[in-house]
Amino acid sequence: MGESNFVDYVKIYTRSGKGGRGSTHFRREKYIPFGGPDGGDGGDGGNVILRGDRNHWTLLHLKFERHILAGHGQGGSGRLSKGKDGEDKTIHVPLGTVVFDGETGEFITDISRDGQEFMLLKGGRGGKGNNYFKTATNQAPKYAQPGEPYQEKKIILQLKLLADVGLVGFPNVGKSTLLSVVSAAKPKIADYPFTTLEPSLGIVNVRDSYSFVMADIPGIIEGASEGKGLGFRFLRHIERNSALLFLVPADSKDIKEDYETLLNELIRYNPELADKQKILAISKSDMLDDELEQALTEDLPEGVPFVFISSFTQKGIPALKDLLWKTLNEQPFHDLESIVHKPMDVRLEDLEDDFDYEPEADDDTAGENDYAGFDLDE
Ligand SMILES: Nc1nc2c(ncn2[C@@H]2O[C@H](COP(=O)(O)OP(=O)(O)OP(=O)(O)O)[C@@H](O)[C@H]2O)c(=O)[nH]1
Ligand SMILES: [Mg+2]
Repeated sequence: MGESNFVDYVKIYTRSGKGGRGSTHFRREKYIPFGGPDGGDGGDGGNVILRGDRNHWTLLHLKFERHILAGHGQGGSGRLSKGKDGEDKTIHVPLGTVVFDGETGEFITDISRDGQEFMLLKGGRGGKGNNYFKTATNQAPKYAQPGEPYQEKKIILQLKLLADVGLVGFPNVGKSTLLSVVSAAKPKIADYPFTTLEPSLGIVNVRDSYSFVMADIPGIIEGASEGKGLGFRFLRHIERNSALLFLVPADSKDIKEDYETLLNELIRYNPELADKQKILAISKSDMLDDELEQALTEDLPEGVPFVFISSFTQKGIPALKDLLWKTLNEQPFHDLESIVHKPMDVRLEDLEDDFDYEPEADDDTAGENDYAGFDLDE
C-alpha cells in the first residue's frame, strides 16, 4: 500500500500562531519631554482552517505535510503601530474527510461540502500595547500584554468516500466486474481473491437521466472487523454509503449464510451499519438455469430485496439499477449526511507514521508559550 496514490489516511501536527506582544513604548520627540505611552498592540496569530475542496479526491497532497504551522503575530511598536497578523494556514481536504484528534481518537468534524470551512485552531490574540492601559491615575503605564499563546493539535484525517452505493462481498465474487459493467470505471478484474486492493468509484447512469455513485471496495472476509484480510482498512468507506449492495455468487454453498456473515462483520465494525438500506444481488447467475434459480429463491435471507444478476450476460442488470435508484430515493436526503462516525481507536492505528514534533532550532516559539496575563516589560 506504501506506493499507492490512494491515500485515505494522514496524521498531521498543526499549530496556530502566537499573538504578538504589545509594545511598551513612549513618545520621544523633541520639545515633548514627557510624551505619553504610544505602544501599539501585537498582531494576532494565524488560524489553522480546514476547507472542503472538490478538486482533491484523496489525501495524497497531504501525505508529506507532517507539520502545518500558521504564522505568529508580530509585536506592536511605537507610534501606536500594530504588529502584523500571522498568516492563516488553510488545509484543503477532499469532500468526505473526517477529522479525528490524533491523541484521543475523538471525532472532531466532518467535511463534506465544497468550500465548507472549519476553524481547527484559533491563533492567539495579539497583546495590548501600553497605550491601552493609560488611565487617569496612571498616565504612563510601563507594561503591555504579551500575545496569547498558540494552540497545537495532532489530527488524523480520514477519507470516507462519498458514494451512494457500496459494494459488499467476499473476494472474487464479481464486484469489480459489476462496477465495470454498470459504469465507465475500469477496475482490475481477475480470477483470484484480493484483486482489488484499493477502493474505486464509478458513476452509474440510470435510464439516461439519473445517476448515482457506486464504490467498489476490496473483498471482505470473516474477521475483517478485527483486521483480517484487507477489509478493516476499507470498511470505513461504506460508513458513508446510503445503500449497501451485497454480492453473493450463484455458486455459493449457502447464499443466506454468506449474506449473514458479511452483515455481521459490518455490524461488528460499526453497529450503525445495520440501519443502512441493503440489497442482495446474486452474482454470476449465468451459471444457473431457471429451475435452479427458483430453488435458490426459496432459501434467501428474509426482508432484503434481491436480484439475480450476471455481469457477463447483463441479466438482471437494468432491474438492479432501477432497484438501487428506487432505494436511494426512498431515503430523505438529510439522512445521507447524518452518519455517525465511530471514534477512532488510535491504538489500532499504524504506529509507523507516528511522530513527535520537535520545534526546530530557529523556531522562536520553542519553550515560549507561557502566557501568564500581564507582564512587566522593559
Ligand atoms: N460466470 C461469471 N463470472 C463472473 C461474473 N462476473 C465476474 N466473474 C468472474 O469472477 C472473477 C472475479 O471477478 P472480480 O470482478 O475480479 O471479483 P471481485 O469481487 O472484484 O474480487 P476481489 O477484488 O478480489 O474482491 C473473474 O474471473 C470474473 O471474470 C459473471 O457475471 N459471471
Ligand atoms: Mg475486485
